[in-house]
Amino acid sequence: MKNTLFGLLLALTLSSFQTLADSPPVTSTELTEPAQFTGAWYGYITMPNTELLLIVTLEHSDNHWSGTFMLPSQSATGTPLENFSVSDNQLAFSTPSGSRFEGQLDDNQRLQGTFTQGTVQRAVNLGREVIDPNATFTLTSRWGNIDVETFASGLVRPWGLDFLDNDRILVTELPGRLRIVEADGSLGAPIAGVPAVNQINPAGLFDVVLAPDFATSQRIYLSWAKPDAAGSNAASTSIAHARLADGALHDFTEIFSAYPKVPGWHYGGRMVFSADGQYLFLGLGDRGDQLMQSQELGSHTGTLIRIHPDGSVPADNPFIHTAGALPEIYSYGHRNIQGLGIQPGTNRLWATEHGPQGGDEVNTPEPGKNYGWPIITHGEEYGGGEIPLAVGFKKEGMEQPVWHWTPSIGVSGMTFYQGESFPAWQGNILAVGLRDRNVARLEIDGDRVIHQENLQLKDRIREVKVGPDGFVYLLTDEQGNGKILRLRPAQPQG
Ligand SMILES: [Ca+2]
Repeated sequence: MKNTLFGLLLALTLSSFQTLADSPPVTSTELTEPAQFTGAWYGYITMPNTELLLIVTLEHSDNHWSGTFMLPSQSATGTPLENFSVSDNQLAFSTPSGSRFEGQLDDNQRLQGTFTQGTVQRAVNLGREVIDPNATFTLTSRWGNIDVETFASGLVRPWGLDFLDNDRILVTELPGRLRIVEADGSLGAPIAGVPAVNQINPAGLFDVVLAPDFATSQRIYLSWAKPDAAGSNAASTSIAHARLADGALHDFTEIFSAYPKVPGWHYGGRMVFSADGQYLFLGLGDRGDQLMQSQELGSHTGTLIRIHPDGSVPADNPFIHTAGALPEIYSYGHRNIQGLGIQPGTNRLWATEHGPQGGDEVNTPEPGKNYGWPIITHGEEYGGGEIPLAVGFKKEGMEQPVWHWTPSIGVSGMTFYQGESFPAWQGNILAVGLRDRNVARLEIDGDRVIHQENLQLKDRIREVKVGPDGFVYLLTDEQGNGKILRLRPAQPQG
């Protein structure tokens, strides 16, 4: 059932890219007031795990109807509607992919009806009010209601963030910009000195983290998809540090560049410092079509790397004395690490890893260990079927994930909650989903996940961090209106 409904969503999305076939003749009676249906209509379409904002725009001219619908988070332009059937208070139309809306005007001038694709039907309730996509909304949770505020908006695919101080945030945008977001949520101008990025597949500027000694050094670390040469499709994930002063980067110094540079995708890109600040971890990916490279120690593909803040290799890295192995590798057999967090108390590293279809993982990477990709996985190929190289869920010498999501939530960033705003969440993992548009709150006992709570949002969520104020900050993965959302305990109704 869930797959079918997801299919509906997919069809809605994919239909945005279909060309409009010749529309069959419009059936339309003579209307006394065609104006009652013209203009824009707004509403949410309710899906099992989420609600999506739907905007339908209808026009009437020469006794013909035309229109578009759009999902603002996924498409900047609307998809043409066709097959209109209109009477005095009834309206029906189809999408190019065959979904059909049938509804009527109610006494409050709301367009109420059903949206049908195949055997799936969902209620749709469209009103005239403009829905503000940045409006605060409240979600319920086990520990009370949470206000979801838009702290900042207008970003393009924000990917990573860190807190400059109690008021300001440094945020990356995937196309290759770094900005300071002020305390009031306003966006600063792009910071000069950011390197050129490979934007294919999609890649670009990934993470930003402050150096542990930022207060004195003003040093920040960036990870990005570094092209092999100008105009080349080949690239790899790289790290540089630079000094941030006067709105620009100075003393830009590359300290790591993954080997080899190839075309492809799954760059990883997430960074975190160890609790003592002596080590910098970077999660990498399998580069999409280089799967078996995740099992090879002669490339950085599909590994987690550990270096010192100056880029030098720690003397106790696990493969430093292994012939043919790259010395920066800390663990391997990873598909695409997207989140890294240091557990308060234990100072242990945890990682979220984007799976295939199913098999999103949480791991606790340990030195020298093999996390199995692509030999073992709990997932399957996109579209179904076994991973060609996989032997199943388990194999001797390969680590099991601490937790996995099957089906996938489309896991991206993660962090551990520490703060005073949500006292019941101390030490919990907050892991975010692109596909499921959620925050998964995981309660931990030792190295086991003992409870999960789903906090349902409306946007694809790329990254999560806890602010100095104890509120939870999220980045939404949107092209047109990428946001920094802020979760805080709901204010009592006045
Ligand atoms: Ca694994």
